[in-house]
Amino acid sequence: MATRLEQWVDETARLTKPDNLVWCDGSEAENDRLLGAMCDDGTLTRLNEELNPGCYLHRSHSSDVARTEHLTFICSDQPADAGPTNNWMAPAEARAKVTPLFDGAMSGRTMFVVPYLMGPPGAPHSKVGIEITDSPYVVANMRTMTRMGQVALDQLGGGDHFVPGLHSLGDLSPERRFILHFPQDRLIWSVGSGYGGNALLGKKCFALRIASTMARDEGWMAEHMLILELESPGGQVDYIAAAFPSACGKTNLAMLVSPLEQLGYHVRTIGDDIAWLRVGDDGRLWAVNPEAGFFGVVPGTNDHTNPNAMRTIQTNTIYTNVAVDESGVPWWEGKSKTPPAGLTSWQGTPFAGEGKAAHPNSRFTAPARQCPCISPKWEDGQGVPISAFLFGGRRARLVPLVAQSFDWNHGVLMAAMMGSEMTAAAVGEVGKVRRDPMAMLPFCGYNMGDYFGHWLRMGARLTRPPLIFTCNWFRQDASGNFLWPGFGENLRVLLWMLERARGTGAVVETPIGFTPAPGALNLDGLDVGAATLAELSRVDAEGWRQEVADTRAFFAQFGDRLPADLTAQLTALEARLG
Ligand code: OXD
Ligand code: MN
Repeated sequence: MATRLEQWVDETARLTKPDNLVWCDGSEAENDRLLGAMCDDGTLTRLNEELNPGCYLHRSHSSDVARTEHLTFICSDQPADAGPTNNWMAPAEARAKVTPLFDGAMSGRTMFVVPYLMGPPGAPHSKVGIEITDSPYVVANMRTMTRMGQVALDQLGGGDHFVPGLHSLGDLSPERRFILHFPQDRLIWSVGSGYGGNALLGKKCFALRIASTMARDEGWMAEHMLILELESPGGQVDYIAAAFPSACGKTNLAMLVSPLEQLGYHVRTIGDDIAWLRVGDDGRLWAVNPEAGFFGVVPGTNDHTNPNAMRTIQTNTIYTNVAVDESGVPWWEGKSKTPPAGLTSWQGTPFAGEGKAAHPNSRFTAPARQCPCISPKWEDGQGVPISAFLFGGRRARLVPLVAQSFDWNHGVLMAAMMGSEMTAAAVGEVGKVRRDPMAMLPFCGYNMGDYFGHWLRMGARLTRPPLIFTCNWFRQDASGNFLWPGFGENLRVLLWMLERARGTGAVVETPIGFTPAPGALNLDGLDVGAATLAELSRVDAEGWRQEVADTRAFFAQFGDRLPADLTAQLTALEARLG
């Protein structure tokens, strides 16, 4: 009898009517064949073979360059199960609307069946996904971002436990583009886009939206978090998981170069985007990076901001929508001060110096194992124990450099209040803040009110919970200058957090949490004066009262799905602010 997988592949082929069907094994030979064919038909261009061996450029359709949140839906039975922060469509309506878009969509194309694994091979909590796609570019990216091919079929072992994801480029029209999640069926449908987060279904669709619903049902957590390892002099190793909205420097923080290397402080990377976390027998929370690669924003990456990323993306990398110079070397804004002569823009036209040469959301897809600072533990199936959570956003004002919550539930409030300025604020102006609880606003697969409740319940199960901190690397003075140097120097903040986790680290108690006492941050060799530091940690009670009011308005949309404990935390914060 046919397995569930065989039946689904069969059914899908009957609907989408491809010319050919290929089961991907993930081998080198298969990859070479696909890359070769894509170079032949213009989907990819080979980059400079000496300077960037194994690197390719893909130019996407100009209307298909980013995740499209307004076309992303949670198709749960009841709208309340998707919640007010997600788009909702009834499952039957979604199927009726989108099935015709898949009908015959693959005729003239090859249908690829892509088995993949989220999590390390053989690990007990790794999960199998199967993506059916008509895009060879998606296949090549999935091979880097996941453990793809036979290794996933081996883990499946002929069983039925996999998350099916059907993807077709369709006609790439935003009018006929839908990214659909069916949480009850653990099913993903995506049509009309070839862009990363819309089309590489293992990432945002499975590892966050579908996985967050699985995690709620099964008692674990799927979070939009980087994981980093910090070794202190004497060899003690700690792990920190951190959540930031998209484009707030997560990859930079995950690959941070320690300015205190000489003193024995080393930083290594476990993951840069997603963490799956479980309660261990020891009452701690253990984290795994389910991905195998990095799908990072290219502009702004350079030898100063992220030398480890620069080395990671020098070889075997797919670049999407960057510019390229005459010798086939990729270029993007921020790589060097001025663009090289003879540049071709991301749209394939000569770059005349107007606008951007690389698309602001141009991306690299690179294997994690190429990262010079990847931790030896990055593929440990048991995960790594988390000492601290860090939640950050981009805020010109108000939010201090770092603050520790009084306890877990207060930390959940701090994380739920998180916001970030959507675009860089003009000098002296406060940017518009988008509330983005736990950096999960676009990625939570169910009602966020219930998600906050899940966080509170998880805390109650942890006898040794991670401490919870918020941070803000982006605070500015009255003239719009950044007060904190950021990048590698963020290590100073991480070290104080670890001191707190060990029961040391001097603090000042403020209404919003504990901030570092004067002198508590190690600023050796840094030019940050006492006045600047005081401004970085200043808590402006009036501004925070406004923040509480904004949060109350944001929370109101969750109605009775908002946990009473969270409301109580907000009321207590308001009382402390006086
Ligand atoms: C990403 C994102 O691509 O968060 O990781 O948008
Ligand atoms: Mn992300």
